[in-house]
Amino acid sequence: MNINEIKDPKFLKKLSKKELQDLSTDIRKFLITSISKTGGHLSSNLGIVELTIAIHKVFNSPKDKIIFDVSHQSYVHKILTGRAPMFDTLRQYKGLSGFQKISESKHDPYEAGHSSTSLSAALGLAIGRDMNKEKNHVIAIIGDGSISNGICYEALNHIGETKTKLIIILNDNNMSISKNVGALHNHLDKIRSAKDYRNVKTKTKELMSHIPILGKPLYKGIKNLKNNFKKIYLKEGLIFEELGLNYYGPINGHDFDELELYLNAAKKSNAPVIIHVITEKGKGYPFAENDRQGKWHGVGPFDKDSGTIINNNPDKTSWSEIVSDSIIRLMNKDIVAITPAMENGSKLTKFKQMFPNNFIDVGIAEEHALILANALSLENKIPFVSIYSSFLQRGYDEVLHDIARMNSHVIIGIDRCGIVGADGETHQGIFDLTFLLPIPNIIIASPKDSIECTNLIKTAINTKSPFCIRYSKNKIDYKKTKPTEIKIGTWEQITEGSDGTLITYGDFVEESKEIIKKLKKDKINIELVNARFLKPIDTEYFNKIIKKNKPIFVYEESMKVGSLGSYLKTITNKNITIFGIPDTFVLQGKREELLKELELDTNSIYKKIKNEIRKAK
Ligand SMILES: Cc1ncc(C[n+]2csc(CCOP(=O)(O)OP(=O)(O)O)c2C)c(N)n1
Repeated sequence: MNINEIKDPKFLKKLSKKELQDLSTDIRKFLITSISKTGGHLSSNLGIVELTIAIHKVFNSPKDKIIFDVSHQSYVHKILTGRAPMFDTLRQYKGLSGFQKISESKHDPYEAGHSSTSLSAALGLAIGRDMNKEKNHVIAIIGDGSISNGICYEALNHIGETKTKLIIILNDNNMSISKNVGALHNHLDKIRSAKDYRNVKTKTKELMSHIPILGKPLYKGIKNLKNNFKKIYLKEGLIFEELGLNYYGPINGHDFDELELYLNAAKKSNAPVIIHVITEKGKGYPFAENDRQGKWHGVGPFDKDSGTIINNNPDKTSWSEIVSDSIIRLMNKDIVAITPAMENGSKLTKFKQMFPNNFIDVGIAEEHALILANALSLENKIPFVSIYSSFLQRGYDEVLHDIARMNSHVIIGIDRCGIVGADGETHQGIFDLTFLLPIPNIIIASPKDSIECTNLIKTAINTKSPFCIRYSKNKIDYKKTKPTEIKIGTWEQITEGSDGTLITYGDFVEESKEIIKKLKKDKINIELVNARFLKPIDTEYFNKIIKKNKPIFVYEESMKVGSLGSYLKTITNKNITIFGIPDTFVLQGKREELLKELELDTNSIYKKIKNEIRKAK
């Protein structure tokens, strides 16, 4: 069928099983072709095709509210709700979002991007529904990776007590981005691989042939089947039942008969239900099916026939790679690398292979990762927590209350700082400086290049304080020299200049050289400063800059409020011009496009500095 012609999911109600299967094949082809051009979350969406179709067949969106956790796997939902024609703009500037968006469709009742919010959101929508005396269903679809996060236990704890009617669909593909971890995962694994799962499937088929498709007998039949499964095959209790939910499953998430049967039964239940659905991540695209690293979870454009991911910048290296390689170069027996489920994105696989006993993947558990690191440091270990800037938002209190307050020797590698591009507003790394700068004891550094990065990591290893090293998603040249420590709180002059000073850090140091060159052609000489330490700052150097009595500019890929510039303003009454991100959420797009929109591209900064200097002269 022509996927682009789908307007809304109503058409699914009339489709036969064969037609549903054909539709799944067509949607998979569409996803592979489309994502190969734009990039996007491929594997998770390929795995959830039948499940999403079945949900839309059984329920009535938008009256029934369907929430996808993280919502990186909501592409099939987007297709079924009439958004296929926009897929060539997926994750691009002003294009279709890669996540659910309330403004995009009446079929998107909630928004996310960060994981594990769907159960709390579903309960909120369900309690609100009951207060409004409405009758709609609320369905949350959550992956086995995301359900391991602490927020979900807060929500389950509450759901189990209120017994509010809602449906949780646990999409268990045995994978987070890479292989899932943890005791809950092991519990699900046991259920999934119970040798009798096949037996349950046969029984499901049997059940279907004996009972009418709707009504009480169906619900009863399922309950019996579930109880039998539990009694006979599992020695311990099912965790969700112990928490007060009705558990159905495990069921085959690629089989329409099973899916419809259990979804219809859940519809009949007046209590909270969790349906455990087994799916295969990457299904239908062999390269993604066989991926255990998470390479095909979120992917850039690729050649769909050969499975070759296009690398536009083969000579450059990602900051994540440089950081993890530097840790390997500087490795000692006490260093412990910790990741909250981002082994692949943080480029820690090589470290894990080389030092398996010094590597910990805690799953999607940012808060836990940070407290764990803090306690490890109390045992004289040197934890290195690699965490994306936007996910560090989850760990704020742990950085403040635990790590900084106890002044512990924890190194936090803050990855994906600045504009991250296609993931958009939930993932922009533009807030960390604002929330970290006021915290006492903490050292915050942003290297300008790979050599400075390795040197800062060496400094961090040898400094018994909380030490944050910030770096972006960009790729740069990887140069190696013998690592040497950098004196804490020192800045570096990059160019001399008597007409004014431009203070910047991170990738903007290199990019600002172009601004300085252009200004020079206009006979404006600006001193360029690499403020590699954002805290503590180089007070001596900054005082010299103040004494020059010339315009001072601070150029940052960070929120203006709480930026380095605003911090500097608190210690001088001199006029400082801050070029930073205004009070707005930055949407999706390429970094260059977004910097231009924010007037933070080098050309805009060049023009602004030129104007200011001319005014000052
Ligand atoms: C708070 C937070 N941490 C990390 C991530 C990065 N992330 C996005 S999807 C994902 C894995 C989700 O796994 P699962 O829930 O099993 O879904 P699947 O993709 O396997 O369907 C992770 C770690 C995130 N979005 N939010």
